[in-house]
Amino acid sequence: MENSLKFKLYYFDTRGRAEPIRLMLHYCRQEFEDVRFSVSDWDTLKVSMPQETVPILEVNGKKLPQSRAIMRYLGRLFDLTGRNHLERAVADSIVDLLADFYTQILPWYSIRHLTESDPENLLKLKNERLIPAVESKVPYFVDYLKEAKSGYYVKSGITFVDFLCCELFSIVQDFEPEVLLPYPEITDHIKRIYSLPQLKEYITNRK
Ligand SMILES: N[C@@H](CCC(=O)N[C@@H](CS)C(=O)NCC(=O)O)C(=O)O
Repeated sequence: MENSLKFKLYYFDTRGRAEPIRLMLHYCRQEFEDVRFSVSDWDTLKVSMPQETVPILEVNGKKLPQSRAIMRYLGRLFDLTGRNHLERAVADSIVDLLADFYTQILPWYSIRHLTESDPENLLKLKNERLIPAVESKVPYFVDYLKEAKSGYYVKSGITFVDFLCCELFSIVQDFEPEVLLPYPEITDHIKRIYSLPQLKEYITNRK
């Protein structure tokens, strides 16, 4: 592995797309500067970010955009991408499935996380977007966990995919716990990740 890498993560002061990156850096016991800013600071900061989005992981002064590319980079760096080309392809296909799932639930999520949202519209989006997405996609994630038999999404053990899946499903679970009740494999996986000794202190103290 490359020595003495200096990591700086830029994101809003929330979990969002940065959280799997934070989890992975903590899991790998990497020190990093967790730069969190307010929405009002974003206009000024935006122009200094490649692709003008966050999260950005700065590595020795080089700014990397795109959360999934950042996760893959860290996966390669810390040997958390799967054991061979085929397993890495399976891992990538799970990440793509997760992206499809996220696209499906986004209309629901984009208003669900607001402090004030119209309850009628929220219920409509829950029924029309969240529940169909869960029912059509989550069984595939369950199949991957069952097939891997490692407690993680691929056979050889933990990869960057586990942090991505855990964080997104935990958001669903926090907002609508009953929706994931028929899928104990998924909720057990979330518990497994959050119970990793390397993450204990961070999870206990995070917002
Ligand atoms: N595909 C990108 C999406 C990045 C993205 O949309 N980030 C949002 C925050 S979650 C953002 O930068 N919003 C501010 C803006 O677009 O001006 C990724 O996964 O990093």
